[in-house]
Amino acid sequence: MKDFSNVLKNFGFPEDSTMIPWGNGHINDTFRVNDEYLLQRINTNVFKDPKGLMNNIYLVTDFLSKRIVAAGGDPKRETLTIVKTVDGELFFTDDDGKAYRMYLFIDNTLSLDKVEEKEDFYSCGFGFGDFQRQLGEFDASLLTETIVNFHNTLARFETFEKAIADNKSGRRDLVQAEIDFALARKGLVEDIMDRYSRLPLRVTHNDTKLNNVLFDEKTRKPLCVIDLDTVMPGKAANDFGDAVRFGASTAAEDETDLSKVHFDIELYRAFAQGFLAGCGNVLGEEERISLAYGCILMTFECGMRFLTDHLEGDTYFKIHRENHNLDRCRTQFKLVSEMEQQLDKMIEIVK
Ligand code: ADP
Ligand code: GN1
Ligand code: MG
Repeated sequence: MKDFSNVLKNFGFPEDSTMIPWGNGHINDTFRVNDEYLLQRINTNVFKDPKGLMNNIYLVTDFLSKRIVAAGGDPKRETLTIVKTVDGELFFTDDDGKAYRMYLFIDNTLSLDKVEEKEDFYSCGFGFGDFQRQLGEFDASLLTETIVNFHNTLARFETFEKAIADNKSGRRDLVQAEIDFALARKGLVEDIMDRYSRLPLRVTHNDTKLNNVLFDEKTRKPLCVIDLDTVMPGKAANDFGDAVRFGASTAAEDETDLSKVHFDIELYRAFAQGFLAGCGNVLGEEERISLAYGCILMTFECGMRFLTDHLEGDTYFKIHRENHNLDRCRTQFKLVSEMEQQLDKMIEIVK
């Protein structure tokens, strides 16, 4: 393992601190330090402006923390708390140009990689819906766009088409079926984005995976929304859809046996109930209908992003085996097919 002593020193930690690799995120490198802290090496290949990024997180957590205190809650457990460097900075950059940040570790919590009980997914929906409601009063103009066009699926489409043309990995001929599946859906993406253009911009999380909300271990209630790197103005349907993409699948995101991968509409229903309750039922009918479309859009987009990375030679998402991004792409496309067949029912549920 890399020598982190200089990093630790800059956060005021002794050299012999314990460091345990932590979590299953695809982007940052995460370590639990001395049980009570969490160190992250920010992925600056993905987040080019760590200063703007950390300023966003500071503003958002400061805003949430004040509201939590006013409501009589515990801000050290209900939102992320940044631990500053010894120089009072929000992050530390080492001699190699790598950026590190420290948070308080939120203990006695569960970070789920798979829905264990249907109620968990209701709770996940409530947590993300409530997060969006809380940020309803946050001034979005203060936020830097940490990844431009993050959920602009048409822009993602262009990147995908370039990756096909460039074929940097040399894998193009091996994934023609997946490429065809994606190309056939350009019109669908255009239609959904057109529908989106009539809907309000809100401050959204943009990366609403189940493991990005911590549950209280005892009560199994949603305690804290984490992974705030992509909090930016966005559409409610993207937060809804991205969570359903991950949590309403009967299998893991990287399952290789596709016969195990299904879209579970009852999990979708549970999430919808939680999300709408968490939002405070502020969404109008058009926006509620868009939630169903958001599931197809986000699942498709994510599958296309995995395929793009596979074609580009695995430079974005962390992989742990050969063809990992391709396996991930295949589960997403299977889910898209099943959602397409159940769209009417999905709309009926959110209506
Ligand atoms: P990534 O962007 O790589 O997904 P995350 O910020 O989501 O990184 O962190 C990875 C994992 O680490 C989370 O899914 C969660 O399990 C755990 N984690 C992150 N922040 C905290 C925290 N403050 N307290 C406890 N666990 C955390
Ligand atoms: C990444 O950071 P993590 O693992 O929570 C990615 C999401 C993808 C997701 C797919 C900043 O989320 O957009 O949907 O992987 N985050 C970023 O699992 O690109
Ligand atoms: Mg994460």
